[in-house]
Amino acid sequence: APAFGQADLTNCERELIHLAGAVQPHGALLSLDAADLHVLQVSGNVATLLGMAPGALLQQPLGVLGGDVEACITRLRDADLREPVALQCRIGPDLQPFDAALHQVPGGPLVLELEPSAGAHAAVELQDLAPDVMAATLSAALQRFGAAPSVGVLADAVVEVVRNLTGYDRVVVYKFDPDGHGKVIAEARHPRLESLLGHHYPASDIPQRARALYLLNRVRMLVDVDAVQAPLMPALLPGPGAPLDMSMCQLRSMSPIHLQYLRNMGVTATLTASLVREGQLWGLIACHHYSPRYLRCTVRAAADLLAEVASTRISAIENYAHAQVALMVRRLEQRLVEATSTEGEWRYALFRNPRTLLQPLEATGAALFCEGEVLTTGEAPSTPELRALMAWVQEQPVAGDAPFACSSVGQANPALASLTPTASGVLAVRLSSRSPDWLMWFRKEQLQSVTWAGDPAKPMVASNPLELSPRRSFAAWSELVRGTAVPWSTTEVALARGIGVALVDIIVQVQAVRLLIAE
Ligand code: BLA
Repeated sequence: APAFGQADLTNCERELIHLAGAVQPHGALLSLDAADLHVLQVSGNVATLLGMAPGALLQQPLGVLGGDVEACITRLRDADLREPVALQCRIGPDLQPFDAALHQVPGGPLVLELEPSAGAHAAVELQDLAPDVMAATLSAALQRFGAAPSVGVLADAVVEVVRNLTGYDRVVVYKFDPDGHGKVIAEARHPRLESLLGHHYPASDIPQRARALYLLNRVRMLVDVDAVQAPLMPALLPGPGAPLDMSMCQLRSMSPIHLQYLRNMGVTATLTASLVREGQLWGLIACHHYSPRYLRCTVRAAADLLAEVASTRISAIENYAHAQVALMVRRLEQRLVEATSTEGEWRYALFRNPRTLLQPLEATGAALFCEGEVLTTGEAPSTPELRALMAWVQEQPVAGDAPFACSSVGQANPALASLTPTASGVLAVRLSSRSPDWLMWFRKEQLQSVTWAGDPAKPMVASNPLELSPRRSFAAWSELVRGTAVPWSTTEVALARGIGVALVDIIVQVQAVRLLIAE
């Protein structure tokens, strides 16, 4: 894997971003021996921020910093330090106040990060809030999040609240699909900025390694994309001779490829918070500013709390939605049973109300193949196309009675390319082992329903980081998903199977009744 800063666009997926070996210059970092607190490593900016040169600190007891820093840390001896613990301390003969954070690398050194408290950031816009304002803002926000009935309403509340709290020029909620591609689903922005709402970006814009890191370290702040980074000295920790694992560091320098991306889009400062659902990265709250911007640790902690509460609310809303869908399917089954007993015909009952058939699976169309007949609803291919599709689906191997699911029919079988607009995606359940009876749901190509950034007919795919931009990302995403539908989730496949099983039951009953009548 490429070392930090050595990645290019061919291998950036594997860049070792947690071994950045440098901090952003608005704070100083000290690695400390966990046993006796002597200084193992310092960032190159300690002279500027702490008033002591690296040589005067390295290999010295922490006490040489003066003030109460050593006492503060000793007090945390028994604390859980896997995640950074915030503390206030004073340093030097004039007792300068610092916002500090302490954590321990598992099996490794303690890491002390020090940021001068308010007032030391002359060149940078600073966001700080009085405790009573903060408390009022947070409690209003928590109430609002808790009352949000849908992910859309919640995301709109999140961007508004976070923008008010942090003052960034733009705040978006970015949601990942099952393939890891992202979409901007909510936005609050300075009125002069162009909107990014509805834009899509490819999964490759945020490497897997970064996503894994963002599950551990939930809030990242970049103060100034052009600031000169302060390298750790020495580069390798004495003893193990290994670079410091900076996964949990708040001051970690960000990947140069990502910084170039931000510069290309004119962004100077960012704050990003993870939205996590059931241990997976569901999305991000991403803030952009067009000049350097620094949030005090208290404001960052508030953003962390808001992201946490939003994450919890997302889980609740999505779990509820899943339960509703299961309920809809049960109602559909009931209606079919009723229709069969009163009218003797389940097929028309199934297609009478398209919403009940399409909505649970977020399908754009459906077709039933039964006893040589084809019934359709929603947007569906023509009957000859459907017969060709059925012949192909019939040949596809599936395990047992599992449904057949495909999100790119035209790519899987170029002879079916004409189906792409209406049925890029197909989810099919077999209704009989003896005759070719099938129920199929369709999804149209996802490009048919996107908001475009720029001219979609002019794809631009960069090979050079200097050309990275959201515009390029959007084009790259559209190339990737051309001819595909939004993939069917495992929940949807399971639902389709449930509906199929219910239908087979009903069909068997109807046949039994027919046989009885015939006798
Ligand atoms: C990280 N890329 C990121 C992050 C975002 C994006 C949101 C997370 C940053 C953070 O948490 O602080 C992508 N940002 C976007 C997009 C928009 C945006 C799409 O504002 C649109 C408006 N990036 C690339 C490519 C590579 C790449 C092609 O575009 C490499 C193949 C790398 N992105 C990359 C890396 C990181 C990243 C290495 C990690 C940065 C870090 O945490 O050090």
